[in-house]
Amino acid sequence: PTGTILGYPRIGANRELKKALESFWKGATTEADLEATAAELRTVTRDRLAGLGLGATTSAIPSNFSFYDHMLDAAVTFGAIPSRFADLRANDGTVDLAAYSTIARGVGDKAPLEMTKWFDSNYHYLVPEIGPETVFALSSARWVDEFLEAKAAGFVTRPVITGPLTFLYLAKASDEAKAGFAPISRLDDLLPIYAELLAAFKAAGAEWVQIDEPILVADTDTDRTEVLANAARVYQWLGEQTARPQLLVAAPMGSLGDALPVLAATPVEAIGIDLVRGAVPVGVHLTGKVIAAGVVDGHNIWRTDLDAALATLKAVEALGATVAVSTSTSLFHVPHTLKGEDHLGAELISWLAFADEKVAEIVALATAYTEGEAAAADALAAARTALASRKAHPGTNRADVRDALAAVTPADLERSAYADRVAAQEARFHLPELATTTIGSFPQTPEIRKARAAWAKGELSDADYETAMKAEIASVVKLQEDLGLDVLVHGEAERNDMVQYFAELLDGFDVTVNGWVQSYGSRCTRPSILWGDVARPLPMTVRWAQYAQSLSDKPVKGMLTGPVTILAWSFVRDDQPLGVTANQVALALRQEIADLEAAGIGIIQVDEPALRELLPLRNADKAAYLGWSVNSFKLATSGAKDDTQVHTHLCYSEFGEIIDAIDGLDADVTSIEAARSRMEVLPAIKAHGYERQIGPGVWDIHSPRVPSTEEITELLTLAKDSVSGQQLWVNPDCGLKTRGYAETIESLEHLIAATKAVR
Ligand code: THG
Ligand code: ZN
Repeated sequence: PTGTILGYPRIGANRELKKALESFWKGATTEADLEATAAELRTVTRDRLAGLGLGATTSAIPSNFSFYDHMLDAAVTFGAIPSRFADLRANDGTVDLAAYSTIARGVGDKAPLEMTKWFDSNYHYLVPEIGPETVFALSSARWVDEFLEAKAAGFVTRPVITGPLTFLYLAKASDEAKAGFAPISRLDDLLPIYAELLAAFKAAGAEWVQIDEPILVADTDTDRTEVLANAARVYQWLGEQTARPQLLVAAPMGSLGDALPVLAATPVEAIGIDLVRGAVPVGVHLTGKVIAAGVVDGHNIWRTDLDAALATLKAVEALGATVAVSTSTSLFHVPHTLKGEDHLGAELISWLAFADEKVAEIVALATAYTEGEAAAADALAAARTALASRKAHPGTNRADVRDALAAVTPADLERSAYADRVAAQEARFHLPELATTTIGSFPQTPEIRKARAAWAKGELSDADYETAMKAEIASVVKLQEDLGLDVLVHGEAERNDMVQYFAELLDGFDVTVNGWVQSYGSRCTRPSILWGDVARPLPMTVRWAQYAQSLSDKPVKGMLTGPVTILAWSFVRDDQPLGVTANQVALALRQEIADLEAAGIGIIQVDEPALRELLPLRNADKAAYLGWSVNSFKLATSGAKDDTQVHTHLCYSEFGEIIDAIDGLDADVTSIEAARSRMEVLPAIKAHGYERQIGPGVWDIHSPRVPSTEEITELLTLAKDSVSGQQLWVNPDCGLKTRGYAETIESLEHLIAATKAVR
């Protein structure tokens, strides 16, 4: 094909798949209903892609449907089901959709597959579990059936599957595996199954298959030489199979670098390269290969500079390759369509391209590339106009914001010595040893959601909304006082989401009404659009914090989301370095912190749960990232007075690579996730010489289970082996917004009782 995409969103333009899955899980619909909705979704998708101009019979349209996750699909297809779920399999080894869902979501005391971030995107995949006991066998016909379904409808699609290297390097060792077992050691056992699958695709009539190998753009724990040797071996061997379609090996998410010549030396017919994250390769001979040149950004929502993309296509052609125009990644990272987002305004809309608009860009580029620019003159002109409008828009280049940032000096990034701060904070707050607190949010009840939604729709007046939120805050404060917590929160009833709440109040952002992107399984987020220079027209959180503080003599924390997390969970402008954008957000937060201080708030938490998520995939890029991200946090927080206690919260427990960065944040108190790992990170934190305060979570809030007082006592006792009583805080793992009130109250009672026992 001359124009293609590496994949299309699976969730449905109106989240049809989400709704069908959740209704199936509730038991409101049957497996057959779910199958029917999915088939309809695939039909609509194929028809839409063909309608937008991808060739229906040229393998340009990918078949990349998944009910929940593509890594789970690979595990199920290859028979790699953990032994605790073995009884869910039918006699022929297949799993039905109920069993498939159980592996994804767990049941009783059988934990689901672990969920982890897909590279540096906001998608989460399920981690396959592989051991010496795993028996690989072709165990699902779904992929081939999806191709046949399309064929019956008159399409020749290109099936998309996860490659063996990505599948095994991202897998973890099963429970049965001995220490040190590496799933990649099973590569030779898995390859014949891929060969069998390729033969089945060939027999079904597939002309091309896409094999995704994003692992090739990332540094792994394994030595790169070994990864490259495996890549050479796998694609030489698969290429030598005679019963197979043509192979497109796609490497989205970054630059292939030294893996490109390795793949180019194998018999695979086509290689997909990411030319948004990576540059046009130099010194590689690609004669005889098709290069799916990923010039349209699959990972962000900006309209493509078509002139620049055409120049890139010609540079790839100059390497001897046959060029196919493509996206840099699958489009499942972006929303379906800009249709229905008219509230964004014609100008901003003209700067954007969601999935459908990106498909149109691909078609225009392919036309211009093969037939000459005149054949796509309108599209090229529209792109030029939009780009010029974006560049010239006053909101993307505000003198006030630029001047404020230019006036920042290195001293603005530093607070006083920690010892001085601690002394001032002790004198102000007189907190006990093992101070107790929560992370910020309290349960978001249906009533709260209803009030927020009614207010957003204009059905609830500002005054009534204010009254409803204040009543909720008062009840949350009273509950915390009754429980005996030391540092209170206001509960965040007014926040729809910890990023969108701020995006709606800051200049430089807009939010969509239907721009849903799959986060994991049936769950989606609606990332905000950070398109311009960021500024804070008005205080954002002060009146809620001030009201909560007025109800209690105990300190109430002010709650903010940090600059890195605001960037990580939004679609961010691509016309300046991320560090500059982060610093603009940081300055707005710095003003907010000053206003909170002036309103009498003495403890301020700036959450950075996404700090680790944006960590670059290649080791060489990590130091620069940690440099700007840590600096933006310090710019946000270092204006705080000595007797203001700055907290931060990070939603994970693996700190290996970033422990220096966490130390570098210079927060007075850092809360982390630690319950599930039983305080595992604390000895490392102690060995690192970490001297400030830390709150390792003692209640795993991801499950409805209520931890007992004894359990929490045990965890706190463990923590005290590494951290002194003055340093140690007692808190849950994360916010409580997804929990119910009954389990929240009981768990917090146990948390307080355990703290008293250990004190
Ligand atoms: N906010 C934003 N982005 C995020 C998270 C967040 N990205 C990473 C992480 N948290 C993702 N985790 C989740 C958890 C729950 C849901 C989505 C992502 C979820 N979504 C609802 C759904 O799909 O039903 C939609 C909620 C709504 O109606 O707004 O449950 O916290 N920005
Ligand atoms: Zn958290």
